[in-house]
Amino acid sequence: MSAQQTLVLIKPDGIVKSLTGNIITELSDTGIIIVGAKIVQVTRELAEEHYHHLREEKFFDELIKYIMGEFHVKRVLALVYHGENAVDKVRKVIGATNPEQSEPTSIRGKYGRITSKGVFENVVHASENKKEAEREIKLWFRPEELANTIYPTESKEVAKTEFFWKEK
Ligand code: DAT
Ligand code: MG
Repeated sequence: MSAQQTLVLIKPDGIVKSLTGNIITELSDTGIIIVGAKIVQVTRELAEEHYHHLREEKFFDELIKYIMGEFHVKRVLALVYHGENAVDKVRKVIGATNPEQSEPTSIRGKYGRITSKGVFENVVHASENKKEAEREIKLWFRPEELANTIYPTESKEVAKTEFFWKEK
């Protein structure tokens, strides 16, 4: 089987609980590698697009606030992992969606909680399947931000404003 890529987000609760190191260590034990990494301040637009499949759910508004960092800190760490069977390997390490039902030794089982408002604060996101992984990676990253890509790319001429460090 050829290598897969998958999107992992260390969510705002994972950031404030200082779990970044633990999570990266557990994921590196699976033998897959990081090919993209950045801190993102999640906009409403990005949050709603990421979770578009849940827009009819009663917990949607709270979920959007949670991933935007309104309950913790306004940033997430976005990672792209690459390797054989990467999607399922990561899902297994992070555990089930509901932190009360996830395997106790999984990341969500160890560190997740359900708030009194019913939000699953489950510390980390990972793509559910290959199709979602492709959609999510393309939503969160541009091709040049990845050390290697498994999806075809193309170049286009664009006019744009770039920022530089100001010279003294
Ligand atoms: P996963 O994150 O395991 O892929 P999902 O895509 O179904 O799960 O849902 C995305 C997030 O929404 C999930 O991480 C936490 C929240 N969520 C899902 N189901 C929920 C529920 N029944 N009550 C509260 N939050 C929920
Ligand atoms: Mg999901």
